[in-house]
Amino acid sequence: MSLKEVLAKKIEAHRPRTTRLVKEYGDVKVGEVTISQVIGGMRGIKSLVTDISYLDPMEGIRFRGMTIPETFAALPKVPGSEYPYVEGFWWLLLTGDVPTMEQTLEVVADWKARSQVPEYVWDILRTMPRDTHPMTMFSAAILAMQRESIFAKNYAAGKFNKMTCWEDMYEDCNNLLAKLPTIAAYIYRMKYKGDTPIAPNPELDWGGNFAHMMGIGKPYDDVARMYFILHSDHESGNVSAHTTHLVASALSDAYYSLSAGINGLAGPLHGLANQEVLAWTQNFMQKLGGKLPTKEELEKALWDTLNSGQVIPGYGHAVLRKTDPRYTSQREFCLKTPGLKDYPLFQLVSMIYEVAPKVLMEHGKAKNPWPNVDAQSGVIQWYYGVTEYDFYTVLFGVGRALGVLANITWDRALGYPIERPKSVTTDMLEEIAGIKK
Ligand code: CMX
Repeated sequence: MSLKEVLAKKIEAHRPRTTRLVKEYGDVKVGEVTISQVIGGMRGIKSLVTDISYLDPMEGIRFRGMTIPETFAALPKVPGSEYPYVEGFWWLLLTGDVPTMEQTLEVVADWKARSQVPEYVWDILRTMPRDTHPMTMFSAAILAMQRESIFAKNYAAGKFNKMTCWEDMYEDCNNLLAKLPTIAAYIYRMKYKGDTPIAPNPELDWGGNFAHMMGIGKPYDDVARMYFILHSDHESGNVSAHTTHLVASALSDAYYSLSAGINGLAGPLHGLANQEVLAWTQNFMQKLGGKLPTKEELEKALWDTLNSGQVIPGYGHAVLRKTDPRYTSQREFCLKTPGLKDYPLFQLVSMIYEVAPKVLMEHGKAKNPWPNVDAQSGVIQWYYGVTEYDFYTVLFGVGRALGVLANITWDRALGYPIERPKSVTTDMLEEIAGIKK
């Protein structure tokens, strides 16, 4: 059976569970909402459902029930590589099953067939001022392709059917995903490498092809596979996932929805933090004339950042309450890679890991003083020559697309309605609090 056929069976089996919960148990309470949650960004309110991934505050992310090491171990690997095919990971995210090598290769072939980027995308990118942020270019390219949406075409033609519309979403999501590495690498080579885009190699898998189009040799292909899988999904409440879901809930197609999610990822409190981590560490090392700091110097620099009212980028998390396993996974990659292990920037990042949690605990504000994914990812990119750190969030975006697009495919399959939370006024909150009649 093809991925689409397997997915159709999974959807058919899942639908009665959702229907039953709504019809028979719809009034059962899931939790209560406090005033600080209403004012405080809805932190911790259980109001979204997804089966693609789950984020435990202490354990970190599980993709379809599997930890990061379990995921890497279970999925079919690219021959000669240590990391799995991203295409197999897509199968896992959509179906919850670990695919066989044959099934994985079927997705590899399918994405190749869908990978041709329309010429007008290059025209649009080339018309934009070259100093436009690469995330703006990436989002614009995705949005520009909205005219390709099969979902939107069929909807406009009056062919919308609630039971089968997920199939159009599935097609749009696969069409989009197949093109993202080419678009991202094109932006990189156009903007930073003297306008020298590299054509895709039809022999390569999705991650391997990205490394090829970036113009970076082995093991950057494995870095790409690892990076995209690690950044894919972090359950539904984060800004990029929630935005994509919210926009899709209006029956906007995958292009509108992903572009919106990418715009959310571009914020400094979300995906842009990995750029900020590198900017912070580089500035700091430059001030020290390229030397590694002492722990005292580092501690002072962290306090200076906090005392100037800024956050320590790459530290803290809205849900996690321990070191992000995505940080640990990338740290392990550094530790096992000769050259990277002794790389001064990695040593500084490791020193920050020793010092920053203590400083943040003393500072007493951040609920989580431990590093998140962004604290570690930039150093690997830098080591392999991707030193243009405003590009890092685009890399995050390519990976994040896997998770959010799997989610909106299921959103359509399960017929989740348009999102519409209720708002209240400050007067009303004061009344609820009993401080105003
Ligand atoms: N440095 C300094 N202060 C921090 C901090 C940090 N790294 N993390 C949190 N705080 C502060 C908050 O700004 C907040 O201060 P105020 O009360 O003055 O507003 C206070 O601690 C409480 O915040 P929190 O409940 O611990 O954290 P939030 O859920 O509000 O925010 C996050 C989470 C990630 C935005 C925040 O920790 C942060 O800004 N971190 C730095 C940026 C970063 O690394 N972002 C990437 C997150 C990963 C991803 O993209 O998914």
